[in-house]
Amino acid sequence: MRAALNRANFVGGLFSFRNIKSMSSSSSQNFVSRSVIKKVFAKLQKEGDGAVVRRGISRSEQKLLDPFLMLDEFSVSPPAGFPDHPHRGFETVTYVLEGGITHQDFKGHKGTIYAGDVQWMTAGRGIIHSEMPEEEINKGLQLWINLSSNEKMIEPNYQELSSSDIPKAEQNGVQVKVIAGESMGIKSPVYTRTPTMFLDFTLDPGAQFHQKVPESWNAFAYVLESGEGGAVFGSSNASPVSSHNVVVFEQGNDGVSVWNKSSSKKLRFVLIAGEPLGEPVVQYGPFVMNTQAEIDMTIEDYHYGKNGFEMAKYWRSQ
Ligand code: FJE
Ligand code: FE
Repeated sequence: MRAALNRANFVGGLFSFRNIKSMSSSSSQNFVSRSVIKKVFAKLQKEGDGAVVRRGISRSEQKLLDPFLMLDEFSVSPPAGFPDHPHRGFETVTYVLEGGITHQDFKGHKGTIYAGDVQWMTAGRGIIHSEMPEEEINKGLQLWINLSSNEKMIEPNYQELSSSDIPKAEQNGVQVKVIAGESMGIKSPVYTRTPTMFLDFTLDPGAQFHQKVPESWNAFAYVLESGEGGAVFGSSNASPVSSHNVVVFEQGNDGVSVWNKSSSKKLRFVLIAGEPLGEPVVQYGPFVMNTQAEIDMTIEDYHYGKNGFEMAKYWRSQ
């Protein structure tokens, strides 16, 4: 937390920067946008059983994007999928874009989420589950959000929202689905233990928008669809970003400005931001704790079926 605060103070301290940075306007108000500090192309990689994901955020971005641990854009067809595997110490957010994903866990929780639906799963002290595709083509995003040290061992919890539960708004050629947080004056019903904003934006050709983001939060965008040269972030003369790229924003300023410079195609991207935890992160695959000793304990708990993994020995998905 200390590093994050210092960084925010540092940016805030350079108050004269506000005057020379590019301004964007929205509803007759002026905003100063964060600039892009890093761009990451989400490369294809194998995960689960025969599944291929585009990993946009991985270990190399974890420091810059605390509290976020991973972002995968998945596209999976049966018989591939993500069979029985555990999680501890964080939350997974699954947002289906096409098709469906069926989830089963070791406590009997089961269900299928389809295009537009969200499953916000708090793994806490332990979940073992399978996540398998339902249709021929199944696409979406899975985001991993870290939990603070005092919430890593809480009871697992699910928040499931069908597409119709997700608040939507539109103004000046900009549509937003508010998966977490607030935009255009509307709020998501999701409770975020680690304060998080998760917005799905679609901009008509030529549209522009500014989204406010708290100064100390880390923020990034992931481009899902864009026309050639369409997706411009931070400053109206910045270089455009292609699909399947993560853009990481600096901290500070009022938020994030975006322009769809394409004259024919819509721009779709997600904007995700969160309050940094400022804690050490030790990750061993699907276990994320603060220290190596806690990881060793987790491997032992999983192996012997203790401290939340009691059903590990008996349960298999159907
Ligand atoms: C995982 C084994 C796994 N990206 N995107 C090991 F199966 C997984 C895993 C996933 C996943 C699931 C969905 Cl639905 C979408 C994903 C990885 O389940 F993360 C690890 N480490
Ligand atoms: Fe999982």
